[in-house]
Amino acid sequence: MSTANTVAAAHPLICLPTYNERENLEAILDAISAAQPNFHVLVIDDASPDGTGEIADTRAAADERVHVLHRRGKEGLGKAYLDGFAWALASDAGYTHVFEMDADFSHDPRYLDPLLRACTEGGADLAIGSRYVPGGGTSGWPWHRELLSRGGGLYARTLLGLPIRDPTAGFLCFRREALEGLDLRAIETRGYGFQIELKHRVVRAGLRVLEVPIVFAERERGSSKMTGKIAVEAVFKVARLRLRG
Ligand SMILES: Nc1nc2c(ncn2[C@@H]2O[C@H](COP(=O)(O)OP(=O)(O)O)[C@@H](O)[C@H]2O)c(=O)[nH]1
Ligand SMILES: [Mg+2]
Repeated sequence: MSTANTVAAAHPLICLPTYNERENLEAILDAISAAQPNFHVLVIDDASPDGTGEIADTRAAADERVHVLHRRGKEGLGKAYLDGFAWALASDAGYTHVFEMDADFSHDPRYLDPLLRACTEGGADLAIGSRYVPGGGTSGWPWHRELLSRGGGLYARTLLGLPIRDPTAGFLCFRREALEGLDLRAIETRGYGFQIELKHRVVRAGLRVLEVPIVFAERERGSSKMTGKIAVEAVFKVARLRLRG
């Protein structure tokens, strides 16, 4: 299997989870294709009531780079990504890199290139689009979202000893072999705490992590699926991961 040490040899797949993103999906697929014409995208839709899944099907029928994974219902971001990763690794296409990315334009497609390069040229197993390294940041976020993000990151970093500035980040690029080496089935967290548990496992597996600065922009269309329940789950899961050592 190719180790894809160059950008030219890379065959990346973007996992793009969606729940009620009909106002964003077509535009983000266009923006991704404009930025990276060779990348494939897997839309992972949790039976969105607003018809996002049908929009994805229409796009997939017209574009061989677009794929759709329909899930039966909303089970949280973590479960959606785990299904997406399994799909990516089982595919005959032989994807060399697997991305995580939001569908709401918070993650600008212009960062796809530096994230991929951190893996192909920088030697990273996992490249993280990071808000909290020099050059990174957030734009348009209310103070309480920033507080939640920074506080959550600090909590996870301290409790788990993660050498990562932005442990809750969700714009990632994995080298295929790194993803294959993780015991993904053991991951329990359903909501956004998933991002923390995933990085915890990456660090414990001794993989190489690089943080690439990104400016995270608040969504302009549609609404956030972040809830208090999701935040509380993350707090407890991180504590449990710590207790298990
Ligand atoms: N498939 C799936 N996608 C989800 C779920 N929850 C959130 N998403 C998607 O994950 C991405 C990030 O979610 P968002 O609500 O924007 O979170 P925020 O940016 O933290 O406010 C978006 O593309 C959402 O549509 C879920 O339960 N299932
Ligand atoms: Mg968002």
